[in-house]
Formats: sequence, structure tokens, C-alpha cells
Amino acid sequence: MHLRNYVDGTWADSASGATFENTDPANGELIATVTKSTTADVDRAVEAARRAFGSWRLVPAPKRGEILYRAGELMLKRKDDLAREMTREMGKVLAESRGDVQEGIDMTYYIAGEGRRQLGDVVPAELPNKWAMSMRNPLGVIAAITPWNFPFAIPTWKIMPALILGNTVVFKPASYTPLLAVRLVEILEEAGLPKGVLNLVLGSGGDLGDHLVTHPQVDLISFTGSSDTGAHISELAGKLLKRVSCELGGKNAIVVLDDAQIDLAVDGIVWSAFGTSGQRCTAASRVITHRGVAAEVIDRVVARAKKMRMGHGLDATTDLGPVVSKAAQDKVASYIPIAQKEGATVAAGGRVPTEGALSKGFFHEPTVLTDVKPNMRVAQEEIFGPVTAIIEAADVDDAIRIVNSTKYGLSCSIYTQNVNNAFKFMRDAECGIVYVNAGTIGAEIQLPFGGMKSTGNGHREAGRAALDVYSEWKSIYIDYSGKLQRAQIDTPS
Ligand code: UN1
Repeated sequence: MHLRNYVDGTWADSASGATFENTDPANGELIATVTKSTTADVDRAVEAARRAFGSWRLVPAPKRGEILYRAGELMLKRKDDLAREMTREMGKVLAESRGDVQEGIDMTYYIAGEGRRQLGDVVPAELPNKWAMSMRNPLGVIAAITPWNFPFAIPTWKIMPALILGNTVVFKPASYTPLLAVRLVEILEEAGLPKGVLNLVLGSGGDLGDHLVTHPQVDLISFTGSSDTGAHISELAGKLLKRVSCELGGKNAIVVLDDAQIDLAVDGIVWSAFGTSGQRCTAASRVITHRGVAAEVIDRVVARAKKMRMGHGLDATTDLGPVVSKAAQDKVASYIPIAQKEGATVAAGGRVPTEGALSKGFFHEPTVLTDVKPNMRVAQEEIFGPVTAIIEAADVDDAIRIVNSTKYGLSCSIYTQNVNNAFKFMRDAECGIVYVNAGTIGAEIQLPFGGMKSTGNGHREAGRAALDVYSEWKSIYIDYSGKLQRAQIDTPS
């Protein structure tokens, strides 16, 4: 298989002639060769998007919505194929890949409905015979720079709201997941999107990304990925007064109080810490347990982690797929000696399998660290792999303090039967997403998704909040009095 760019309605290789390989992280098999774009490809894509903006913004939004509905139908029809390709391309187990596609379908249908909403305000004017209202306006060309861990859902979070509001898009997916990006663009093409409205540029970040971010014809950059890259993009874009929406790291915690249903909490911890091999922004990489139940929580999480089967995500018996790359595997593994040096104990896992079929992929054992203190590096830094750090707390206030003690603030959860503690947690946890008696993963698309503090820059994806990122308000006053009326100016009586 060979994957190409999509610019101005045409699938074509980069003039560079260069390619890179797309491989299965579970076994190293080649999936596709991929065209390697240059800044000239970025220029062509941005120019095509700029040209298309002129007519796309004038297409009635309900008509734009019809294209999105058709895209949603196609996604639904192809859900299984898309999920299988996703598992091969980035490693997560099939059920989770199906979930990723489903989240893309949900977002596409949800946003298609905005074709007939995009509500603004109509308010009374303070002067007679005067009309006052607000309406959303598109921004222009959107750069969507997306990660590999949700290679279908996250692009829909950005592309669908951008399109429904009348923007055009240059889509630069992570270099680990070009195939799912191509599939998404094919679907939108087949659904009837006019040429130039969505353009795809394949390649790796670095120069390509910087060029896209600083291109004078790009109006907004929507980025999901690491905090370092987010800071870099914000710096470049800030100098040019460009709009930037960033969705960055997390160090999400599950709190277990001494009145929690422990069975439920253990299920939530295992799912949230090791689902997607811990490679979700929302993964539970910390567990903060009340001292009174710590021994029980640790024993049970450790037992569950030890029982998890690693393997290819397409194999129905697999609980845990590989991480995405050698670099990711090395990064995860590097935290084990860091943890031990700081005084933590590896209570489960901690190793890279070196024998048999698993040694051909980028696997890392599901790992539970105990004796962790809130300020240790493993309790502060995003590892983005199947590693969770268990920290003990004295009571709910101590637990909340620990939850809030990192620079991140994406997702957190509390297991308790006590309504007072639950409400206190909902109010005081410094996170954009809070769960009660559920794990830290699995946000639904009809509510805002995003985080506080260094997890982002104040924007939210999904839900109605997504519309705020991809549009600007225009306030409109219509004076039909036929004379000069001056707002705020006293008139002699
Ligand atoms: C991410 O990891 O960046 O809440 C997205 C969740 C998913 C989305 C995760 N719905 O875990």
C-alpha cells in the first residue's frame, strides 16, 4: 500500500519523491509506504484551502451538515475495517479501536446537527427601532495537527466543527498514523466535500509543522500532543498573533477513599491505567488511595496487572497491545530506574519482554509502582505508557491536594459512597474533566473536553465549546429609526 497527500481535490505524491514507512508496532510488519511532504506541499495545501474558503463559507450550513451526515454513514458502514487498520497501525486492541471510530462517528453526527443551529443571540437594543444580534463567523484556514493515539476520533474533533462553521482545513496527522488520516479524508471526499476544503499533508512534524503554523494564510492552529510541542507552537503563533487551541498532557489521578466500593475502583483503575496501553491523555497514571484501604487496593491492582496478556491487538485474547514506537518504549522503560532511584517499588511489571513474538514489537509490561510520594518524577511527569503510580493519602483533603499537585489538569476521578466528599472533589479538583465512581477515561463528545493549567490554553474540544474555537463572534446592530441615535449618550428630556 502507498499513501499520498490530498491537495485541492487530488491525491498525489510530494514532489520530494521521498517516502517513509508505516509499520505495525506489534510486530514490525510493513503496512504502507508514505509520501514525505516538504514545505512546498504545505504551501500548496494552504493555498488550496484559502481559495476554497471563498466559496465554502457561503455554502448554507445545513448543506455542509448534509455532507457530514453522509460521512457519518460511511464511517458506520466501514467501522470494522477502519478499526482493524487502526489496530495494525498504532497497536491498541480492537475493541478500543472500534471505540475510537465510534467516537468519530458520534462527533460527526453531533456536529452535523450544528448545520441547523450555530445559535447566536438576538437581544433587545437600548434604543428604539434598533435591532441587536450576534452570529458566528468562520475564521478561514485551520491547521489541524493531530496525534496518533486517537487517529480517527481526534481529527474529527477538529475537522468537523471547523467545516460546519465554514472554515477550510489543512490536516497534518501524526506520522505514525497516516493510514487512518487517509481513510478519514477518503470518507469526506466520498461524502461530497468540494475540492480544496480539506487538504491532507503527510510527513513528520519539525519543519513541516513550523511552516504550517507560521504560514501567513493559516488563521488558527488546533493542536493535540505533548506540552513541549504545544509550548513551541504557541510561541511561534503568539508572535504572529495567530489563534491557537492546544490540548496537551495529563497526569490524571484516581482517588479511592476508605468508603469506596473497592471492586468498582479496581476495575476503573485497571481500565484507565492500562487501556490503550496507557497512551491516552486521560490515562490514570496516578492512583491516590486512602491509607485505610491502600493495602487492599495495591494487592488487587497488582494481581490484575500481572494477569494481563500482552499481544497483537487483533488477537481476541490480548489485553494489552504494544506502545506506538521504539522511542515510546524506551521512554516508558527509562522511568523504571528513575522510580527505583527515588525510592519507589516496582510491584508489578517493569520490564520490556525480550523473548518470543513479543520481542518483535514495542511492548512494555503493565507496571504498578508503589511507595510513591507525590513529588517524585513518576508522580509528576507524563509517561504515556502502561505505568501507574500508587500514592497514599490521609483523607479526602490530602487526596485533593495531591491530585492538584502537578502542573497538569485534564481528568481525575474519585471513588466514594459519601456524597459530601464527592461534591467537595467536584468543586476543588483542578481538572477539566471529573468523574465520580468511574475511571479517568471515556469522555463523551457532547460535553467539552480539555484541561486546566498546563494541559491546555483555555480552550475546549468537542461539545458546544468546540464551536467557540473555530468561529468568531460578529455583533450586528441594525438601526431602522431613520435618524442618528447615540448609544450610552444622555439625551436632554
Ligand atoms: C486522548 O487521549 O487524547 O476520554 C483522547 C477519553 C477518550 C478520548 C481520549 N474519549 O479517554
